[in-house]
Amino acid sequence: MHSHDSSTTWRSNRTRSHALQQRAERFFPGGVNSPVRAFRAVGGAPPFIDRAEGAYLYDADGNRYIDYFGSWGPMILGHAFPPVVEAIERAARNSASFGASTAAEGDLAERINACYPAVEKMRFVSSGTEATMSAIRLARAATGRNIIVKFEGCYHGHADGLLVKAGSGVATFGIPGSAGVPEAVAHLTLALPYNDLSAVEAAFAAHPGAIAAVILEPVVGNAGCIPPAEGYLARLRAITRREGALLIVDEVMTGFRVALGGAVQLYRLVADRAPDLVTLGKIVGGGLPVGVFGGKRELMDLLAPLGPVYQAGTLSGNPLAMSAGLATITYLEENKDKVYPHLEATAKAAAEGVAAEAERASVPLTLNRVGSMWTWFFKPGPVRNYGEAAESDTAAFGRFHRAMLDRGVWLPPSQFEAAFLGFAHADEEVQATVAAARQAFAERAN
Ligand code: KE4
Repeated sequence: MHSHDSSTTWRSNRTRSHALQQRAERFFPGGVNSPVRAFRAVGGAPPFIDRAEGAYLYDADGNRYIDYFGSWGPMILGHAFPPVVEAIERAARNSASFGASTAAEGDLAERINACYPAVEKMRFVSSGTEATMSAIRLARAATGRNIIVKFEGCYHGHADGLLVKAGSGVATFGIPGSAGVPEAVAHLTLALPYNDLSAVEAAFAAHPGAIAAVILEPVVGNAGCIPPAEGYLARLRAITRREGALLIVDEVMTGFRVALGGAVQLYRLVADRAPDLVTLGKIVGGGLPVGVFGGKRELMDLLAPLGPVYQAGTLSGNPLAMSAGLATITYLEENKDKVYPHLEATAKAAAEGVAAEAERASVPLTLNRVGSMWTWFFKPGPVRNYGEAAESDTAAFGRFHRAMLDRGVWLPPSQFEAAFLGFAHADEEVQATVAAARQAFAERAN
């Protein structure tokens, strides 16, 4: 097993990973069960992970990496965090699933409601995709309207109506963002530029009384990290309220990440600024499959079996997933005054340390960061929307990703993803990361 030595450049041996990739490609398109894992955006072959602990991943060839994607958000307490592991082990001994009600669902719901008072009632599902898809169906039923507004660069899972990109004009209907999405479905979605309220006003003016909801990432993670402009979220809430459209805040990534109460807490989306519906995922399941949609009780009571909106799921509220989520959220609540300052300080040091090495190497780089989620865009700033993010030099990012991976630092394999770190990352990992970046930029210069 490689010890982590960033003082020398080592090209890790990945023969076992290569063999596993060969086998995987026989069964899975691209050898993966989710596209971003294939490393197509950065080149190189993805190492296969054997196990992980704390801030570290260990691959099938015994190489060790500092983990900066953390299962795309969930692993905020670090890998194999003992209270979470023990909770899952305990639950597993009582059988993995019942398909009937358990106390564990209410236990986790109490914790979610404590962190998100706006979530008066909720329903568990098994992924973020199910959460946003269900929230949109609820919004359409509640308003009797069909059009949905989303924003370029925001990703809300792969439900048909959300795989839509901007049409020709700002207020014209969307076009399919994927093969297999019917035009008729795409035509019910408008994709607008993020951080641009005039585009939102234009959309409502063009479709008066027809927009059911606006859905957004309150801090974009899926274009790379893009924070909301000052006042943007509050103004968006005011416009939707004036127009009788619901505001759905998709906190699948930001929930419990940017603050214990997510972006709703961080940007004080409370009282008359409160969203109508919130979706959660990732951290709320502690690494097991959990999605949540919830909000005002009069909206949620439209759901079957009480109301006319159908929604269901075999493994919704799965007892193992509930136990992992409960152990995670409980630990975050009980230790928030230690955890969040540590995440902020460590992420600041790592993100700014690497940005300083880029500056020293005269590599154009713009850092956007909110707490322990951030992105190094390989371009001069600013990056305030997807259009500006898309100007990034993705080839340069790909070279950087490969150089860092070879030095034992595993960054998210795409310029348009957010990096994350967890409670187990500390100064040692920051120093190793900054040293690896210094070498990676020097390698490029030579
Ligand atoms: P899932 O269906 O992948 O659980 O959640 C969809 C989703 C919804 N909303 C937001 C804000 C999200 O970030 C996501 C999923 N995020 C991606 C990472 N960018 C998941 C990684 C992947 O697709 O493999």
